[in-house]
Amino acid sequence: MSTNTLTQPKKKTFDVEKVRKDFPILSQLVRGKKPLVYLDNANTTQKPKCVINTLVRYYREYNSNVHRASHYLGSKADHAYEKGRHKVQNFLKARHFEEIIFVRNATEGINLVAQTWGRRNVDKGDEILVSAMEHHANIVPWQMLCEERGATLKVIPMSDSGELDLEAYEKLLTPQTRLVGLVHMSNALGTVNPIKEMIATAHKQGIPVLIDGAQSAYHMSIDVQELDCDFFVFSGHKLYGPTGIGILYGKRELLEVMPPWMGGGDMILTVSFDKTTYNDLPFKFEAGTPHIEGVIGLGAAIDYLNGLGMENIAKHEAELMAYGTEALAQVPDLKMIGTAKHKASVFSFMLGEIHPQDVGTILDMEGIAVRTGQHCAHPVMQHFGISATVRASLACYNTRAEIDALVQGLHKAHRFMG
Ligand code: 7TS
Repeated sequence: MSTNTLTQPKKKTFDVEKVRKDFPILSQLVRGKKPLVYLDNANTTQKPKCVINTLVRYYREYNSNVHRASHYLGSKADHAYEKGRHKVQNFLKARHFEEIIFVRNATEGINLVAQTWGRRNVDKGDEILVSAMEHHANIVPWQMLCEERGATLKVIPMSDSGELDLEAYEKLLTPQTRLVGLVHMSNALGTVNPIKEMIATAHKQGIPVLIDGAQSAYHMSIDVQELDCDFFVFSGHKLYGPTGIGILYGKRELLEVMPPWMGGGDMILTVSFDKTTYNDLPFKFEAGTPHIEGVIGLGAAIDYLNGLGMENIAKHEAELMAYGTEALAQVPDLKMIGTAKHKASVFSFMLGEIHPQDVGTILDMEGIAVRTGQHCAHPVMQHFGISATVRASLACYNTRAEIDALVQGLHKAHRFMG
């Protein structure tokens, strides 16, 4: 054997059965009968043992407040908490650790930008541009801002396959446009938008771009420097981490000049009744006791994903997507909503005239968890002239056998109700 072979780095392999063993919740029988088939991942993902154990260890061994307790437990908690920030920084490939702001979820991240950056930079007659496939979290905060400031919300149209009209996008960028808010991957359609190109187009006119990465961050690797986005948000609970923790990434030069949002402890340097001076980044935006175990647990989730490799996850899910797209096409009367060329990990569909909620109930009887409804994307439903869809969404632990179970469940629903 040559020494060269010995020094070759070991290539990571992806073994889905091994991955499944990391998720205790997956091995249960639904109502004691049917194996759980969890296909509601766009809603929230399940948690690996390492995340659960990290949360338990925090409470058993070093629970303490952060940035203020100068004792043994406090310094342990401080260390683990700030290590979590560095893990997020590396995960997003951000240049500076202070560009990572802890918030509750993606929704809060967008609201923070709308309420701070927005109030400073948006005035009467200005425009905010979002796309036709946004989640409500990237519509309503901008609508609220526009109403307050006398600005207008404009919308990039999409085609019936669920792809954004890039020509229309260019035309909608005007000297009045103050910010573009774009979903990276649609939760209702699965479309993956060409955000890198779209960001570059906006930047040609000096317009900043906020990316809603709630759906993309757990399916593909993200590089905020390469994308050159100005803001990027995601939620920990979709990234195999705990609920209640989310991330706002912002370019340092933008965050530095933004006023704080919430006032209170930790976000200040000095306070008197005459004047308060604010803390440096990132603490300026983190008032009050933060979600300490959320940050530490999210760090454990990021370690876990790095161990699997985001490229391996993306490849595994792409294979499942191809398999599922073909298998679902065989189900009579199934109409896929969202057929974009670049699409990931979401099957959103109608089954003939059967109400999506009825389909969901029948699938649930088979132990299959999907989401039915409007997926917090009313404008998407309005575009397609429908009231709801059935949505099956994938994560790293899903298998072909689970897609087969979904297909069988849909055949059953079609026989019962069709
Ligand atoms: N943006 C997108 C694209 C989303 O899919 C979601 C949540 C959010 C923002 C908001 O995330 P949160 O963690 O702040 O609530 N989407 C979904 C979904 O598709 N099903 O349940 C929640």
